[in-house]
Amino acid sequence: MDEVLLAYMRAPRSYTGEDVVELHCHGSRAGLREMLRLAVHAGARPAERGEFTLRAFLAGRLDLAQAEAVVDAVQARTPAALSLAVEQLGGGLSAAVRAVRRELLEVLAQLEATIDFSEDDVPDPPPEPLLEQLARGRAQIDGLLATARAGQIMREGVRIALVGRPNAGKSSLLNALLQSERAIVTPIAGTTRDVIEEAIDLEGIPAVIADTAGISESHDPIERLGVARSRAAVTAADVVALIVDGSVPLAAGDSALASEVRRRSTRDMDGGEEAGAANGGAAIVVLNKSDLPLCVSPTEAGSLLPGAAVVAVSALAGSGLDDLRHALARTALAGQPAAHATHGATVVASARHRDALERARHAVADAAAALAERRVADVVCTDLRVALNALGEVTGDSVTEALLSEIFGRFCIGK
Ligand SMILES: Nc1nc2c(ncn2[C@@H]2O[C@H](COP(=O)(O)OP(=O)(O)OP(=O)(O)O)[C@@H](O)[C@H]2O)c(=O)[nH]1
Ligand SMILES: [Mg+2]
Repeated sequence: MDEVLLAYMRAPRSYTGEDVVELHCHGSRAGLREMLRLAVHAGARPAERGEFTLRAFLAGRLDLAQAEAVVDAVQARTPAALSLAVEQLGGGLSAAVRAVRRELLEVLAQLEATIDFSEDDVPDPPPEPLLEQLARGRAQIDGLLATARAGQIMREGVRIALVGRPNAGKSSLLNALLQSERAIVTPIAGTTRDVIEEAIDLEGIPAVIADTAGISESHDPIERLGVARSRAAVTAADVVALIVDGSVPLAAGDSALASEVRRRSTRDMDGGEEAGAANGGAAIVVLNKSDLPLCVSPTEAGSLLPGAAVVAVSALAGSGLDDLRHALARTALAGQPAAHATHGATVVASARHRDALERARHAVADAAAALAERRVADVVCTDLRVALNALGEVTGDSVTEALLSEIFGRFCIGK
């Protein structure tokens, strides 16, 4: 039916650690379907989602953090996100977590020795060296957690909404950033009626940028629907860019819109992380049309959103765009160093890992407090086991069946 390439990889030197045969065919739909039919007829069955990587994990070829990095590598949207995934695939994160585990295991072993031999009157090990070791472990966990915010942004990306009054130049700015005529631009106010979303690489951060309908009190039913969508985009965005037309004086509409954006920031802070946006209400002001004589000063524009960065650009001339990209990236990261700036460093990029590390940090703190108060060794050991288990969830040294099927269920078939 086809001429194919056949690769035979013998156990244990294959991805899964088992005997593996791969057939590479020409890739037409008809050919693939026929090949699958013949394979199934000969006794094969289709793989489950993530089954190959699950088998590799069960065979000890990869640990859990490495296995998860396979999906991240497949789904990476920017070179920087890919290099984070590849670093994790190489075992960087796992090695860092195992180093902490070793510290804690040593403390646990020493404390358990005192429990086992307590009847023989073995004196308690002096707590100071043990406390120091726990402090070291905790500092290592803190070091990892410090990378988590930026890591998650690099992995999951951010949503950016361009909002502003009609004709401020939002669509022109989207086109300038994409370097393509994606959105319709006209001198007529109310050109954009629907939200237009496109992916861009923002200094390594995978971002989705949304051009929205200009917000105004319109009587046109279509425009009103567009405005409702613009407001929804503001709510969903991690970063809002308020676009101001600098060639005309500020109008009531600019301040009304600014206060909507500000309301969103206070609401997000109240709601904490659950409010959706990864970065509570971050926003910048973009002073557009700076190729024309400006009627609005940067200070005046900045007073719309106190504390926000102000960038002067010209969507038409293409000036200030690097500054704009930089301001958006910095605002998205909220002062965190970009994960890829610390090249080759270990970065915590998934919420699952961050959650496990936070639980480990709490348990280590509890253990240290109990030890400092010279509580019975049993109490300290219990806290340490909680910490070890949490760390083991990252590497897969301690995981439940349910967690495994949840993680591998996110894979695509054939990975
Ligand atoms: N001189 C100058 N004109 C600009 C600039 N940016 C946009 N314009 C013009 O301003 C007008 C409106 O631009 P759009 O990009 O359609 O504005 P918009 O904010 O998307 O407008 P709506 O979709 O109606 O809300 C067009 O005539 C653009 O050519 C700029 O930087 N300088
Ligand atoms: Mg538009």
